Amino acid sequence: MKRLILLALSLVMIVTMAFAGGSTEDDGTLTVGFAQIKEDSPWRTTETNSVQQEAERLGIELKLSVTEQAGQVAAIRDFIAQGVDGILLAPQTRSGWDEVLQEAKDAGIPVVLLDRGLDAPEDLWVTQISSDFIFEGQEAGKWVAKELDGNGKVVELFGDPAADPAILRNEGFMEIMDQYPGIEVVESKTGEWSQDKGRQVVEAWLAAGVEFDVVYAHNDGMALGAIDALKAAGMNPGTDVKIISIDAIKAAFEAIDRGELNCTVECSPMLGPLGFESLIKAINGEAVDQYIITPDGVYDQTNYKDHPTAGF
Ligand code: GYE
Repeated sequence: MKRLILLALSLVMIVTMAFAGGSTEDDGTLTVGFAQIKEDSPWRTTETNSVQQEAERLGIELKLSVTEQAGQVAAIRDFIAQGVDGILLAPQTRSGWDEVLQEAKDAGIPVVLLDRGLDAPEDLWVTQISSDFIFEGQEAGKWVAKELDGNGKVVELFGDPAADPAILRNEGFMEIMDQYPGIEVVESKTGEWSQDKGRQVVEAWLAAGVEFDVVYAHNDGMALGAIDALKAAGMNPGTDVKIISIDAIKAAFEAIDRGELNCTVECSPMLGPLGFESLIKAINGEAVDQYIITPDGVYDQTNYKDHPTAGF
């Protein structure tokens, strides 16, 4: 009897130790890798903060990587090797993802796309959480058509030409422009999403004698660069030349307040909460919609004070 009790006790101890041992390796804390894009834009920093804050709130261990596309692929491979529970990916460009996403799938690690789309088959990623970029381009186009009363010249500061939001913001905008034969898009060039590059492009147009009534920039950063260039040339941005952009960052609201920016179409970077909600569902084997679209408003001098946070 004594021996039996001893045996039972040691069995209990072995089982307890096994569980305790297991818990140091896997205490239920989720580990998530976030492959973020390295980019000179306050919008992106705000998005990174949103993801970090939500990870902290949920007690998730976050592995953050901030690189350009090739580095993003390497980061995902690294996350897979480390055995993360899930991956958040903001894909810099549309193409080049099939192989690495297949590797994540083979490893049973769900991937949620944050803020941009890509070209890989839908079964390789869980969901895309982003704005509707065609809608944003259309809203910008409608604002320009109204402002110009159907007649005038526009220059377009393009984002990265290989990036999903830039391609679609151009597409939506041109759809509306096509309805107004009196409006001409006289130049379209990339400012690489950056304030400094945007400034350089507009400076070059001005130096070449290009004339325009409106600058349409695919993000606020490039619009702020356009404002810098126009001011340096002795012009009054917001008055001599109208400026419209996309994102609704805080600096854009300040520029609207100064009368230098005319309009910004919202594009929320606060994607952390939705990102983790979707990823956790996927990790638990629950279904998630393939596309989750966040709603956007349009803010100009008439209503910018209505924005709940005065920009992101
Ligand atoms: O509008 C821009 C950033 O992918 C929606 O990327 C995002 C865009 C955003 O560089 O500022």
